[in-house]
Amino acid sequence: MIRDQETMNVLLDNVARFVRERLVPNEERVAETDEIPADIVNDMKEMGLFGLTIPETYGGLDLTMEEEVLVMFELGKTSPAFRSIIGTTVGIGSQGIVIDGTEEQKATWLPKLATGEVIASFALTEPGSGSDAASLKTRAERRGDHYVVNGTKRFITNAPQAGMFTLMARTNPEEPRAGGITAFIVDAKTPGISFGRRDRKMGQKGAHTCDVIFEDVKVPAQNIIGGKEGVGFKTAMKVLDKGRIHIAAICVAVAQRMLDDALRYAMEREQFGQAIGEFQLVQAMLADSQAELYAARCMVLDAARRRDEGKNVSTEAACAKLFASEMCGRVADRAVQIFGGAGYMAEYGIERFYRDVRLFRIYEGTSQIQQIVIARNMMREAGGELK
Ligand code: COS
Repeated sequence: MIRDQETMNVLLDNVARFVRERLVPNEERVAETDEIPADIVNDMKEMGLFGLTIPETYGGLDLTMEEEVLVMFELGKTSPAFRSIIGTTVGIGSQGIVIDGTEEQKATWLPKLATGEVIASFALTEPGSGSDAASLKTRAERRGDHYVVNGTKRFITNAPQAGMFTLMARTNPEEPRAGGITAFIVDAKTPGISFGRRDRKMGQKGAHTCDVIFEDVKVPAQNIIGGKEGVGFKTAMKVLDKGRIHIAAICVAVAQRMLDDALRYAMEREQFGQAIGEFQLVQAMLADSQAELYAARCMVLDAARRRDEGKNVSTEAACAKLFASEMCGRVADRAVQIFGGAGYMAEYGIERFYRDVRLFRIYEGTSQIQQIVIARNMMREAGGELK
């Protein structure tokens, strides 16, 4: 749903210009230094990018899902690390509070998240619990008016910069699966929280992940998201349903960028006396990429619109994430192929995207997890109708 087309067009133009003029020229620098320059982060704050999805009452832009994916179609046309610095705050780090938080929790945290004063981070994954998120072991033990948290979270995006965590921990050890999990808001400055060293990754330099270690961390009971024990896994899954549409939109955007670069190269680069784009085998790679990109874009928009209509989009979000991330990998591979030898060389940039986009098929649920979600939902729905 687009609330006001004119306002939307202004926002999209601003983001597109920001990407073209500020982010693209800094891609190499970010890859070399593994840091997003502070002045760029400040520009993002001023543009309101940290508050895209926060309700207006709390200082954000309150974008609908359709509006959000349209913005991501633009913001994603550059190194994914730029999106990542705002990604956990507009996405998985904050949405637990937006979707299930109490009024008091919203009033305390959302205004600071909307301005970018506080970076939010989502702490679900653990050393022993990745795809099987419901098996997590981090323990939150009730002691009077607070909980004591012990455990380790792994590969946590933006943890080194985070001011708060949406933390999933087990409050009921008798219940070893989803029902024993509770979601908390944890101030990153709370004593007992420490960080592992920054992970060395295949790509996405400038986006930082690390372990977060909780040792006897005292978290007030009032920080339980929504105030209810045992429903934290459901909060996490609702957050991920939305996050998966967001990531699928980023896949579309990065694929578009790679395809634009590959098309330009194919029209400029000459071999055998003509532009390589004149060769039908190169055209096939361009055309397949364009067709798949179009399909992914349609899926993302459809899933976003359905979510705006208040529908359950667990299946559509998983379909969009599965297809768009796999599509993005194929487009990256073809783009490198079209660039030929230059595609393998760092100075042409395309090999960096090839490494960057590999993560899309893994985080916020691997492709195999998306397949499981889709197939299970299909069987559940079919079973319901048959009964
Ligand atoms: N929205 C709301 N509730 C949901 C939900 C959703 N999208 N998906 C599941 N739930 C609920 C279920 O209804 C169930 O509740 P009830 O017991 O009351 O029926 C509960 O959550 C447990 O669900 P389920 O039994 O399906 O859990 P499983 O452990 O079998 O598997 C998967 C869940 C595999 C789908 C989940 O663990 C998953 O998504 N894993 C990937 C994790 C991930 O994306 N990690 C990335 C880290 S963040 S970058």
